[in-house]
Amino acid sequence: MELKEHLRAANAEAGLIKIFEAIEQASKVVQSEVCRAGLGADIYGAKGSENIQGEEQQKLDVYADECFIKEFRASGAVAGMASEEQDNALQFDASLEGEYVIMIDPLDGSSNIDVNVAIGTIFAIYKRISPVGSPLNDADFLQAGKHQVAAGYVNYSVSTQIVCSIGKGTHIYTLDPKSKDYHLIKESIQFPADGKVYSINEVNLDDFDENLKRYAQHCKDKRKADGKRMYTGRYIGSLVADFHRNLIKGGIYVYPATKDSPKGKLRLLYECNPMAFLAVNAGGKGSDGRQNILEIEPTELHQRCPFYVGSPVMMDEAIG
Ligand code: P6P
Repeated sequence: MELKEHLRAANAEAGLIKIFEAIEQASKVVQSEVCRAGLGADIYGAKGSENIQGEEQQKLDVYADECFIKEFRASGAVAGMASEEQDNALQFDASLEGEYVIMIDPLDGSSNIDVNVAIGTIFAIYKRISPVGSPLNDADFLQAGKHQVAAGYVNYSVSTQIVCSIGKGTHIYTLDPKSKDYHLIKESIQFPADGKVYSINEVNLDDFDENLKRYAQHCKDKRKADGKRMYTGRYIGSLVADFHRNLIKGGIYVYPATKDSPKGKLRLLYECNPMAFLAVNAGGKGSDGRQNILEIEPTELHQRCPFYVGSPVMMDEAIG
C-alpha cells in the first residue's frame, strides 16, 4: 500500500496528505543528490557558511533545506516552517489557507555525507494556532511536542525510508526505486520493550551526571547467565540511523548535557520532539532525563535539550 493510500485509510486530513506528498517529493529529490555525492553537481563538502547554531553548513544541508521549502510552499497546506538551516521561521504567503506549520532538520548527520554513512531528514507537523490567512507568530512555532499532529523522518540509507506517525501508531515506508513510490512495509511497529544496544558518545563520559555515569557503567558491567556481555554500544553519529536501528532491534539513544553543549546538543523542536513522538507512538519513551520531553514548553526556536529516547525498560533503567 502506498503511503498516501495508507494515510487516507487512517482518515488523515487532506492537508496532512498534501504535506506528506510534499515530503515524499522533496525526499526523492534529496535522495537523488545524496546518492550522487561526489559525482556531477558539486554538492560534496562544506558550503563555506554557518547556520544560526554556528555550525558549518554542508552543501547538501542547504540543498535539502531548499528542496523542502519549495515543496512545502507549493503544497498550499503549510503556512510556514522553521528549519535548522534558517535563522528565523519562514512564513509562506499568509493568504494561503495553510492550516499547518512545520519544524524541520532538513539533513541531520550531514557530517556523515562525505563518508557515505546514513543521514536523515527529521520533521514535526503542528496545526497553526493563529487564524488561517493571518500572519504567523511565535506561538505557532513554540508549541510543546505533545501538540504535534504528525512527525517523522526520512532515512537515506541502504534503502530510502520514511518512518512517520499521525498519532495512530508508527509506520515504515520504503521507496521503491523503480516506481518511485513509498510503500508500507511495517504498520504500527513496536519499540521492543527492552534491548541490548546503547547509543551514547562516551567521549563525553566525564561530563555525564552521576546517574548517567551509573547507567553507562551498568551497561558495561551487566553479564548474561553465560557470563557474556549483556549490552553492546552502537553510535553512528547520525540520530536517524541510531534511532531507526533501536526502533527495530531495541535500544536507547542518549545525548546528555556536556561541557561543549551545556544544554545538550540536539534541538527540541525539530530533532527531539519528532523522534519522541515516533517513539511514544511505537510504545517507547522520550525524555530530557527528567521529564517527558513532549511536555516541555519551548521558549526559543533553536533551543537545545538533553535527549533520551528508546525502549521503555531501558529508559526506566537509564533515568531511574
Ligand atoms: P557528536 C548530528 O550532528 C547529530 O545532531 C545527531 O544526528 C548525532 O547523533 C549527534 O549530532 C552526533 O554528535 O557530538 O556525538 O558527534
